[in-house]
Amino acid sequence: MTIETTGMEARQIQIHQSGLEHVKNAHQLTETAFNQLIGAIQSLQVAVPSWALGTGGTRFGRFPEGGEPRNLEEKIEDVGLLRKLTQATNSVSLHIPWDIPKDIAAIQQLLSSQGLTIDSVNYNTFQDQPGQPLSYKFGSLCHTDNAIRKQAVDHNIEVVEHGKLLNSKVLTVWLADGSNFPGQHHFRRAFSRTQDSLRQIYEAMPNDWTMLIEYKPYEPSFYSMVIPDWGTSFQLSQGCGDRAHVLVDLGHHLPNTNIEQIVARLLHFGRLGGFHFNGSQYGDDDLTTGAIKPYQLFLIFHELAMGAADATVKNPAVAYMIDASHNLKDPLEDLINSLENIRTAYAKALLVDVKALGEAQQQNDVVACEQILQRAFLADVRPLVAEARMRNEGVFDPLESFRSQKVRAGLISRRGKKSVATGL
Ligand code: LRH
Ligand code: MN
Repeated sequence: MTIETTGMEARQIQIHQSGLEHVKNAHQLTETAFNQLIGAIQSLQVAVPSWALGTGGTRFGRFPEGGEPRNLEEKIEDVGLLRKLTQATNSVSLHIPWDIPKDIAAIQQLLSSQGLTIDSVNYNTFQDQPGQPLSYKFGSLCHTDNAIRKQAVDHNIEVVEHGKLLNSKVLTVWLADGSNFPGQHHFRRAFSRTQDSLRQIYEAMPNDWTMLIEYKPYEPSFYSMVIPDWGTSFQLSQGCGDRAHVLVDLGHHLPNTNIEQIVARLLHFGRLGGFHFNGSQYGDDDLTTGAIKPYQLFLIFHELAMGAADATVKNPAVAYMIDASHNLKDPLEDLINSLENIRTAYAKALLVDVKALGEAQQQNDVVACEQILQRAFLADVRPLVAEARMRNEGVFDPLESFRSQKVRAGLISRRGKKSVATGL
């Protein structure tokens, strides 16, 4: 589907230019600092999950709007469309077996024609597949039965093999393993079995691959999860090796958790591997990133920006991915919102006067500390994000372009009203 990416009306150009001038003046940005900031925003590329291109729904209901991608090829096309509009994504995360590539050469060709690569591969032992010999009902990598642990380890190694064929170098490990009732699990033995299984997978990975270990406090287990928090994920990473790190899914925290402090800790320990960005009010709601807690997202990027600018921080490159599901919004509009909100939070974080903040912290001038942060957070950085996008041949307003060019109607006419995407 061809997307029109040029053509800003004169009025829009004038508003955009004055918006840029305002940010430059308000934050005394030299031309060099301004161009560095635009460059930094352009470098922030966020992977889109292959499992979030359809209407997920909840256990209570699902309200698809049609035109959903019916296979991996159409999913890659949809992410390619997002790249053309936003210039904020250049890779796709795959979930196996939902997205097993059939014709590798064709997929490679399609990916490069869309300017995309495969980011991470995700395995799935939270469902039993048709014909699967042994069930994961009572767990997978932590299971008491060695044969089931072996089946799960073998599945992970198979997922790595799929990833190698598509030049991925990242295995994301999320374990649904846990218990629903006190006494069901021996917590220490379940941890040890999981550590042992992860070590086997880590050793089977090529030595230029990275393992990202994702934690989650509950769901689908509702009394305990084997990997409930960053500390457990951190310990398991250390137990595997230097190329295993912690993945922070924003929705995987109990209410009122200070996620930005967890990010600072993991940066400090050099084990922050990546993010699954999404928004949530209560649990793992998988809503639009930054839609519910934009200040928290800003504070997370503030920690990332400070960490990146601090030579004492020895942390690997951080992987940025979205992990969301869509119930009420058009999946592609929701992803455009998330990509926009993520770059907006980063741009605001880059406006923080870190030197002044450091001095105010040294003086314990609490009010000044807060004022310095809020001055950046309250800045209107939309012109900066738009400028970064358009300098990469993206459009002025991706959402407006998506709607004015009737993209969803086009997808429905090609794929039908009833097409259903695999995923959540
Ligand atoms: C678990 C999770 C994990 C994915 C799944 C789709 O809640 O965040 O990252 O495997 O969602
Ligand atoms: Mn996730």
